[in-house]
Order: sequence, then structure tokens, then C-alpha cells
Amino acid sequence: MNQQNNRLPPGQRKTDRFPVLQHGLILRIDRSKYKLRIEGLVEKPVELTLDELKNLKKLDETVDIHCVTSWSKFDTKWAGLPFKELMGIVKPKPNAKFVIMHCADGGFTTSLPLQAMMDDDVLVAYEYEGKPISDDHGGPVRTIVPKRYFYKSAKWLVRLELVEEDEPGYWERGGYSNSADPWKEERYA
Ligand SMILES: Nc1nc2c(c(=O)[nH]1)N[C@H]1C(S)=C(S)[C@@H](COP(=O)(O)O)O[C@H]1N2
Ligand SMILES: [Mo]
Repeated sequence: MNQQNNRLPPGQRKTDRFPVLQHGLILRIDRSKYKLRIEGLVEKPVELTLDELKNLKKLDETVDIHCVTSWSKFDTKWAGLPFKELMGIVKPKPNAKFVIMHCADGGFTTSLPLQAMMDDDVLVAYEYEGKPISDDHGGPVRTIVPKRYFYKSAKWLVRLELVEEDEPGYWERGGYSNSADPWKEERYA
């Protein structure tokens, strides 16, 4: 998929560590009480427990991630429910244009056009390197959106809301790009 020799977007440096980044504290979510809600402009809003989520289609993928603060990490392995598959269940209404990802850390959100989220590589992920995602990397469930800077990959995801008008998220309101394409180096608004 990626060309071996040109995997580093402009202005990025490769790291072998996995830095932990968020605006506040690391959360510890009770896995037994966890629920993901999908609502807004959908025909069938649903609420899924972790077990229910894991019983749906599972996709394993190995992708490069790119943080806007300039680190890139190659070959990270995630597994989860393809976002596209989830949309097949809830059925977006025709006027659904954006997806707001709501997180458990104090009203943190990020958003993307529904069309961008429908890419085959977008995951509602619950495993990293073959194990449940740890607290520091946003477990039990986070989104993985490989084609955007990593602030579009929401940790501690609790709710997906489909809306007609975009609502720029936490980092985006702070001056970061709302389109966030690392290959076009869209870092700032
Ligand atoms: N809920 C939540 N998700 C978030 C953030 C956050 O502050 N809160 N920070 C984003 C940023 S800026 C980055 S770089 C990645 C970091 O993910 P990591 O800690 O697993 O490396 O999470 C993104 N998702
Ligand atoms: Mo980031």
C-alpha cells in the first residue's frame, strides 16, 4: 500500500517510540460498563457494549501514524470494527455530512466529513499489537484514521454523532487544521 521509500510526509521525523499525547489526564474506563453510542442523523441509533462491538466484523491493519507535532511511527498494528461496516448497521440519513467523535475526557471532540470516515482503513479500534488498547493510548475504544494527522484519531471514544453541519473539535478550535492531511502538510488553520 505505502511506497517503501517515501512513507514520511513532509516535515515529519520517524520515531520508534510510541509517544502518549492528550490535552488532559489519562483516563481509566471501566471495560465492563463501556458503551459506544452511535446517534444523530441515522436511521437506527445503536448502543454497543465492548463484547457486542467485538462480535461484529473485525479488521486487522498495519498503518503509519503521523502526529502534527512531527513524529511519525511506521507499521502500527490495530484491529477493530471498520467504520464503514458500522455505518451499514446504523444507516446514515441522506443529510448526514459529518461525524463528531465524542470522547470521555472532558468534552473532547474531533470531527471529519462522513465521506473521509468511509475509507476502508478507518477503524473503531479496540486492539493494538494484538492486545486490548491500553488506557494511555485511548482504550478500550478509539478511532484510527490513518490518512489524517493523529489528532483526528479519537482516544476514549464514547459516542459517534452524525450531523449536517461540522463542529470543529478541541485541537481544531485551538488553531490546528480541520482537514489535517499530512501529505499536504495541513498542520494549522
Ligand atoms: N480523547 C482524546 N483523543 C485524542 C487526543 C486527546 O487529547 N483526547 N489527542 C490527540 C492527539 S493530539 C494525538 S497525537 C493522539 C495521540 O495518541 P497516542 O497517545 O495514542 O499516541 O491522540 C489524539 N486523540
Ligand atoms: Mo497530536
